[in-house]
Amino acid sequence: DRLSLSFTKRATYAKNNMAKKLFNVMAKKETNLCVAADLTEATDILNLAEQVGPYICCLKTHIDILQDFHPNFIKRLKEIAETHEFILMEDRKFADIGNTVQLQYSQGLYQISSWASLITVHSLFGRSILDSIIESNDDIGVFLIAEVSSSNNLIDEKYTTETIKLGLSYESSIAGVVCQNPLFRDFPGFLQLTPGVQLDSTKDNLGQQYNSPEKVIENGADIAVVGRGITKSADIAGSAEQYRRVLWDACKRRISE
Ligand code: 5FU
Repeated sequence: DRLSLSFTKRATYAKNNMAKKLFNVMAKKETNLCVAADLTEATDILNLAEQVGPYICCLKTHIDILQDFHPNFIKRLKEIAETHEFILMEDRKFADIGNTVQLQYSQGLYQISSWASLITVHSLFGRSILDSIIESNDDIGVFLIAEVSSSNNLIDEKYTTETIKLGLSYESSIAGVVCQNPLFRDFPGFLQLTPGVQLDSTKDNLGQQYNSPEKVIENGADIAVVGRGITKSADIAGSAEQYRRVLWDACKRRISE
């Protein structure tokens, strides 16, 4: 069962290079925390990254919400990621035919393939979406979306099961799965990324549903995504440190080897 294994051990099971890297960063920095940098100004994201940097394994962006995107922003973000040893994930949730996804992934204003080490992809379009991404860049870690945190979403059990199967047939490119439950306990090389995490709230007013850090770790999360729980806090660094500690303490309790 992956839940009882240390991240150092799980790194040795990972077939994807970015997953290996992520496991090792998590073990070294003792953190399961990914911050969702959902801010619309470049300087705000850079400030956030500097403040939360010491406490996170991963920074997750929605690059298309920036009002003032410039390639220099990416350059600076990569420097901060290097200094604090965290990994950049673009939560683009690709979902289209292979040709369009290739263009969205590597062309346009954001040139995602040139800087994001990790990306999220919907399994909806099947194998061709993964083939198209790998053809553009084979040094990528993909997180496949098997479940979402939004209330009344349309994903059913079959979709979730088939998503895991799809992931297992692309082991060298898949870093893990975005989900809410421990769906792949037998595959220690994959990471479970779980969004919808907050200490002070159970939902927002647009369908988001939150669980506590302890609860998501209990539900199999290896990495918990926290956005507004940290970004809206008066003390960003203090809050990131608190989430890191609560998550890591909960995680230590489930690891036995
Ligand atoms: F795949 C998913 C999902 O199921 N739920 C999510 O909330 C992704 N997310 C992302 O996590 C979402 O797009 C936000 O970037 C982040 C959660 O932010 P919050 O402020 O903690 O609600």
